[in-house]
Amino acid sequence: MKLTLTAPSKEAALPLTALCKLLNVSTGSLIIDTSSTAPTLTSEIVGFSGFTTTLSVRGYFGASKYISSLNPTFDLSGTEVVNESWINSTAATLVPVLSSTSFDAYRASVFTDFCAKLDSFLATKTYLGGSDGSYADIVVVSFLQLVLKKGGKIESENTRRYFNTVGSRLGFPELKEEEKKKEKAGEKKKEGKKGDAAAPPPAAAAAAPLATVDPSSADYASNKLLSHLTSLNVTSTTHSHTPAFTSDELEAAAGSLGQHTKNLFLKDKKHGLFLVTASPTSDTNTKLLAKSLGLTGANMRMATEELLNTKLDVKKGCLGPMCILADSEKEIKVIIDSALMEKDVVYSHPGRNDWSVGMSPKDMVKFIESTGHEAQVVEFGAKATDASGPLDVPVKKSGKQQKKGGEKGGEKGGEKGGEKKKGQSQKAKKKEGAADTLLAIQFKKMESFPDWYSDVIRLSEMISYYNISGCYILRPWSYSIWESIQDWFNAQLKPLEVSNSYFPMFVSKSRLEKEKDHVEGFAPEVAWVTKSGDGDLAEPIAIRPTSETIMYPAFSDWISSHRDLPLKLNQWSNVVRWEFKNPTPFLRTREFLWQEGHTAHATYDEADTMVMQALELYRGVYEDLLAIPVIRGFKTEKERFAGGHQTTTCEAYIPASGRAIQGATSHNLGQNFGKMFDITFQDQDGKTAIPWQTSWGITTRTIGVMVMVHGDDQGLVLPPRIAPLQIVIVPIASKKCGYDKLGPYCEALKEKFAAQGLRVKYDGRTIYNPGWKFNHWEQKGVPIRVEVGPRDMENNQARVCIRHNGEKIDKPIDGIAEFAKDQMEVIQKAMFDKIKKERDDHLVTVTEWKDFVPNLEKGNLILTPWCGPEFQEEEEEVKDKSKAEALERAGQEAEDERCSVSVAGKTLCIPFEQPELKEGTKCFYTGKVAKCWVLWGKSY
Ligand code: 86X
Repeated sequence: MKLTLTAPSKEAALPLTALCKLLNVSTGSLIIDTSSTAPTLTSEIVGFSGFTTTLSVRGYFGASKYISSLNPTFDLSGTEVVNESWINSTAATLVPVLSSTSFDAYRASVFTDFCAKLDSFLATKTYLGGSDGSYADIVVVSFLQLVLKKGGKIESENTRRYFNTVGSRLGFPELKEEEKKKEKAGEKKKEGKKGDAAAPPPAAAAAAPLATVDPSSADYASNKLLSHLTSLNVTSTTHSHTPAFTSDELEAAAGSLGQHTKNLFLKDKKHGLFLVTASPTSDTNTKLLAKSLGLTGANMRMATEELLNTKLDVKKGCLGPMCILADSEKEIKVIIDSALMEKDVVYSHPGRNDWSVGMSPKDMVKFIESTGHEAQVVEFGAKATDASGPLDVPVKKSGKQQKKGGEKGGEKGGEKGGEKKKGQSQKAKKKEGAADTLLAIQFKKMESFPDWYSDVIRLSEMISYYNISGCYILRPWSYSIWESIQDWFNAQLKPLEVSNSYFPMFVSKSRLEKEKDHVEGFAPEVAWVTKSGDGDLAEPIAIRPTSETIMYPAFSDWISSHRDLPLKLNQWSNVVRWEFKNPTPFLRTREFLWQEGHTAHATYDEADTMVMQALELYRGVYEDLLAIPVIRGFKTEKERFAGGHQTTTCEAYIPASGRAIQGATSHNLGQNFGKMFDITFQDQDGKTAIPWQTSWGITTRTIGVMVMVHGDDQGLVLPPRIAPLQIVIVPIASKKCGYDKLGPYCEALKEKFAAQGLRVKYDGRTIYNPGWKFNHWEQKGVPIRVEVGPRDMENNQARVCIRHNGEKIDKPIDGIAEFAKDQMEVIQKAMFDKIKKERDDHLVTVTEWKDFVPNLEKGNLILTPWCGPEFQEEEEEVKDKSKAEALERAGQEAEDERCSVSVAGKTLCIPFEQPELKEGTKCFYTGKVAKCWVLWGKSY
């Protein structure tokens, strides 16, 4: 739901208003997204004093983003990834602190920890992001201000300086140094030793904060352990990170959080089952444990994976103390390491090893007791050496047992786990790698689609933001997809005898405005160059929004005889359209890349053939390259290109938003432009005639549609045909079998794939661990990952992991490349089929108005009988009425015009494939005799 808020007239000490001032924009209406499930802030922080509405952090974030987009001189683009993680981490840390009425010692310690983290980050930086501040700075400092008001104290030097720097721009009162220094001098000494336990280790403090899981998200809510925790009313924070199977991986993924746990599920024939939660640095020797517990004749062993699954309802690698909730029989005894009890916050997995939940050890015990178990606290003592074994497979086994376990598990996890100790140097390296670990996608596609999209395109390294609104950097990962489309398209143009050429990007005013219909309505979007250096140009020059007016004067020069026809040109270029609606990378940008084809023919039929050939190419780009089904058809009079005669289109559907999107168009221009630009030719009879023209274009929007259609919660999913990389080989090194041994094996494997013409890379980097690489290449959507571990090498095999469906297949090296080659087509087809089915499941037929809006709301594409393509006013009425009805049903007053998408139903096309229209069928809206079926939908 979107809420339109009007900024108050009072401008004193209101951060957002101050921000408006700072940005030199008027405090008009701002859009705050209240649909967000992110932690909430009260209106107090945002400064809309007249409102009692609770605003989301993201809403606040969105508003500041929006304002900054109006004034690019205030550079709030900066390093987005860092920014957003700071915002989320801040919200997750401080919202629980703020939501309680008391500001007790625990909350003070959380705040101190947070400030320490900030402090070390700010040791070398003035802002969290950007050279002049960032969204994160606004939000974080606003939070600090709120905590200060509650009684919190900023004792860290850098944080205080930072608070004053940013705060002064937001209208916050200055935080005085003297007081703080005095307090510090006095208190620090006293608290020195005691305080150390609470403060995170310096290394952890320096690391970037981890993403937090929103407690109101569906994922969180569906987690049984966390919802039980919520019901207990304890303060906790859940962070997401790369999945961790071993202590090393955990250290790399979540080490920055602070005190984590290792968890063992043990079985003793005589004494039964034990769930042990200990500090990773404690010695969990089972003999000593049995002794401490006073068990006689004990022989504790690691419980089997099956027991883990059935008794604790948890997968290997995901165990945590909260899993005890599953033991309704109360047959498992719970043991807690006394070392944990001294900590302020202890982290453990809530049944999944890509999440860690932090709470006080007391609350951990409270949780255990609430399940009807007693938590027995036992002293373990520190471990002699640094073992980095698997997380819930902690018991050292004899050679025999180890093999057994390995066979039983039959999994890569077991293998990794089997490798106990890692050398210091390797550990250090991993940490180094972890420091620049890519963040996980923080949003779920189906919960928070726009945020998900933004995360995916940036974390996959497709897009970087730029400091001019509506303009984005296409990084190699996306540009190379564009190149694939270009290569394919150029090859198709050859047999059609369309030649590439290039025309200037500038157009004079007189030429641009020559064809009135063409420019009408578009004029506000035209960008002009008015100056060179300091001086004004004699005549402003436009930057091409499209090239009809640039190319056709040349057509007029070149065409004089029927022998000059057909003239078929194509151009790959950038164009500029200065949009004012919300920009969306790839979908709606102020500058974009495209191909524009422009042809002139002696006959109407020839032109018509060309239009259909172009449309067929567009179908090919979407369906054959991008694995996205499209519906081809004619645009109605209302929707067609006004400068031409008829427009045909390819329409795609994006299931996640329930919206259609125009994929590409081709126009039969008739003789309109010929007349305006004086293009004539002598026909075979010597008579002067005007040629029949076409124009057609497809843009980098294709890439955005592809991301939206195929991406998933892990990131991008690329169809093999356009994937810049089709296969990535990831070695899983161990102590005995390192990169030196795996390297040559993987290189040879790479050659096999390359020989099949596959685009393959061997990721032999030693600074990143396998988990990091899995995440990285998954986010980038590489269709196949090939894992090679020591056992694979032994068995002359490799593990093939398919990105789009998560399947894992062990394959002998012999024939693996042929298999992969085949898989590329299998995957391509499966991806297309999946989306086709989803699209078709959302295709409905409606014959009465009453069913129209309800189906729009369901995100359906709606086929209706229609009075005819020429009924423009009626079409407009349907649009307006459906919007009004949809808004009313949603209980909203108006929709923001700047918003890029509307709830209105629009005609998409009159599909070429028309179902039978029985005689006497009435138009679903006007009741007139229907002439055709029209496709409607919400659209981008
Ligand atoms: C319409 C028509 C056509 C060649 C295509 O759709 C494919 C490739 N061109 C493009 N169109 C405009 O004519 C236009 C004109 C101006 Cl002045 C403008 F600022 C924006 C425009 N947008 C679209």
